[in-house]
Amino acid sequence: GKAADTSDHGKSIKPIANPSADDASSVASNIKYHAEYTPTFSPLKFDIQKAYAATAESVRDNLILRWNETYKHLHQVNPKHIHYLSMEFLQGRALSNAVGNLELRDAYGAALQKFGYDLEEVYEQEPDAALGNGGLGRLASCFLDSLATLNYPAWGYGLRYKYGLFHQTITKDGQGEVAEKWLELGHPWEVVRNDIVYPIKFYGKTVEGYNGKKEWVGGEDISVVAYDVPIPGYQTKNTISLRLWQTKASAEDFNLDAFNRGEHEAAARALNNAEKICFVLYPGDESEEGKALRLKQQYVLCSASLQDIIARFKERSLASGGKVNWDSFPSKVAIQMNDTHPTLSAPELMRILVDVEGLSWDQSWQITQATVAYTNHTVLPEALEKWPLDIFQKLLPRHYEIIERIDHEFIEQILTCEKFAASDLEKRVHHMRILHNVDIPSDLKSLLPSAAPAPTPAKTPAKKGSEEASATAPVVEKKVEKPKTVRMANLCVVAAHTVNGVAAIHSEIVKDEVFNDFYKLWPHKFQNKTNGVTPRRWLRFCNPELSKVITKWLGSEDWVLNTDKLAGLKKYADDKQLHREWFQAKRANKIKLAAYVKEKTGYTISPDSLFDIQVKRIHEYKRQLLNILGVIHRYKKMKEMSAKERKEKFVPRVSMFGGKAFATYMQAKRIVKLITDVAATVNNDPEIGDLMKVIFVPDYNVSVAEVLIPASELSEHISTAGMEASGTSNMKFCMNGCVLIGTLDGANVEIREEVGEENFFLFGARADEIAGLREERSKGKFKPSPEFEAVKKFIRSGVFGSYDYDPLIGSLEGNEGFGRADYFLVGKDFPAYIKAQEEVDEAYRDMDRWTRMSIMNTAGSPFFSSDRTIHQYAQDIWGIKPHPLP
Ligand code: GPQ
Repeated sequence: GKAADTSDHGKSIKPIANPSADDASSVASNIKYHAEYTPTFSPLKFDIQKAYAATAESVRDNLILRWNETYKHLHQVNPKHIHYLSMEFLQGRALSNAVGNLELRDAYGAALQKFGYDLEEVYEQEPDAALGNGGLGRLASCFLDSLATLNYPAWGYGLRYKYGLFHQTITKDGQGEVAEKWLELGHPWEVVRNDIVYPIKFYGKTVEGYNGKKEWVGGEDISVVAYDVPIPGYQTKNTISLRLWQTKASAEDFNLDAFNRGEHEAAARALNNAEKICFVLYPGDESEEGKALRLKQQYVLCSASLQDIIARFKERSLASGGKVNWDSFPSKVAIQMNDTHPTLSAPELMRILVDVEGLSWDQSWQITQATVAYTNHTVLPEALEKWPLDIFQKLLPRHYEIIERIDHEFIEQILTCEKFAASDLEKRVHHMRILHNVDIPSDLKSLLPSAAPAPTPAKTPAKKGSEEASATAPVVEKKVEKPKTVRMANLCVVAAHTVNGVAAIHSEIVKDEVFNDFYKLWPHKFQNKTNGVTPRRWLRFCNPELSKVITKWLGSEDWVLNTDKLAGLKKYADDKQLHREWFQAKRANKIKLAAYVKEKTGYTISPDSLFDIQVKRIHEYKRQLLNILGVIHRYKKMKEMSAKERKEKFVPRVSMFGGKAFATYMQAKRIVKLITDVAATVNNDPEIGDLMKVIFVPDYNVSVAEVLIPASELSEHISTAGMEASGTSNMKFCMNGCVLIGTLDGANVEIREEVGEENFFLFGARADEIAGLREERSKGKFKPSPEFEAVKKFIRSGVFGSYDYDPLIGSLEGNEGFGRADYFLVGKDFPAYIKAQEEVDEAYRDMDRWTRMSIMNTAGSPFFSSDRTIHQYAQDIWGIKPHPLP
């Protein structure tokens, strides 16, 4: 960092509302003021870290003015608010986003110049706020950006994890994980609200008072405190809050006597117990996370948020009418549960209404159902949360009772529902009820169709399609205890007024498969809300080069707020001048990425190559393995050709990968290892040169995505059809003029419709064929192509090193011990994938054709703005209206 003089901080120390570049001097004094008067670093030096901190504090001043005004305005008008509850928010960097949304780039750029600093370099000092794993968490953050921008009354609610998603290291041994200390140098973007503190209880028991009211007593008591993060809108003063809860112990919980006796650890036990709840974000991306601590985290989020929401509802009711009308609660409060992680919101709302506020069960249940809605983000059965009943009951005894009653009433509803045939009623109850493998309550047994003649079980003939039908074994077998669990997804669907999927095809699968029984019972509950991404962060700010071209050709920058305008590019899709500018913008981004790759991996890549990128969490269903096998196939073909032949057949290409593997997901880690091994061989092969490079970009996160996406030309979204709920990076790539290669899965289906099928490389089996193909495969009827067999053999021959790839390759073959035989159908789709990649080469050779495809992708992307998604949620699910500041 360069040194700069801060000795004279000038007169103006107040934030300047909407400063322009002309105000560079006043902005500079404001930055200096913060360097001196809100110090988080020592005096004398003004290095770049300190410049970042002071700049962030200065921008925050601007935000706080708007933030407080927004709060005041919404408090007075008291409209209905959406409360978006999520265990994950993948915010990324805040400074660049705030400067962008407030349109302060010129003012802050010029001010920092005065100290000899470049704004971009200052931006890069900020660590990502990585309080999420992947798509689900980033979606929540895009939603907040759109909610603020569109002036909707909204709160985000989450947890303030001390350590965010781990950093990924890549070594010869593959992926390593390192703790992510995002708060270590201080976080200027949060404000602790020391007055917003709530008690949280765990364990204990319930007691019944003389009035019949239940009370939850004893157990462990901790508290939470609110940390608020401002969320600025774009071209609006509206600034909403992301409220993150931090657990803490009360002062009395520090045992001074014990400490004085020298029992230091015992003295701090209660303190640690409380604080450790917020230590880590569970890296549980679509995997089962069986830790009791995770359940505690979920309860903290739900209880704190509900207490907060109810306190505000009461306060505002009293201020406006003098009386709390509980029936109006759903007309003031909407709660969205981001997946099943915040399901406890429903029983927690019930507990507060019934036990604390003294409402009747029925009234409380009506209010709860009218308030909460649930978004499903996956069809993978292992990701639908189930809690062991004993753990749940011990930790949350009162909630267990509440769920028991909800379950009881729901079973009764199923048993008396005319929509279901009597013949399989019992199976349906078993399948749909919330408590799993728990006896049907005795008072409901008379409602079972089998109850009427009451024959002894031994003599009952097995009913077709029922559980018993398959139970040919003797009574002894039946006694094997199945694990009793609480099924959170079932509770969500029962409690919520609306259940939505995140892409058209996914929402159909939700109705037809995942929750089909529920769909038959309540068809009106089910909706689709195709995901979206914010065009501010994901086009305007991350890709200024292309944005400039777009603005020039559309004649205005209003596409940033109204993405529909992007469709206006279509009419210039063949304009040679636009082609030149479009190509130059992409090239500038590719040069930047090449420098980044060099810095992070040491490999040199040429910006003249086709940049082919697949970035997302490493998961078998996302099929990074298919991609790398395709790369290996290509390499092998090249090696078999003469130099001349291979130049003719292939266009130079860089295949880039990025993404983190869940720390204990071995198969995913082997995929990372294979990619890096292939890279080491191919990149050092003098015969191949620039014709092919393979790059694994380490530690993929939001900020890395902001460098990769604008530079990408081909973008891979190649999951087994039916398995990717939506995908959202596909939308970001599309916006940035990348052509997609993909299967008919998730939002790919809609992207292809919007951009036109001639601008999308489609391949592979369709969702409705998958079950049949797996069946065929398991019967040994599938014959893999010779190319596929050859690629596996090539890896096994040791070309890429001596690492034991048998467990990975074996999974494609169904070897004994390696689980489900090519469950993700890599072998089945391989030939079609190779063919699609050959079409890519052909298209890329014709730069006019390729540039046209690229333009058509940006022009076809308007639908995938999260502004559109949020308007739809607001209308169809939440019932909220925009309230811009006057
Ligand atoms: N998703 Cl269930 C996650 O990122 N984490 C999860 O735990 C679950 C889903 C993703 C999903 O895989 C993508 O297809 C979606 O685009 C994304 O959620 C947002 O809906």
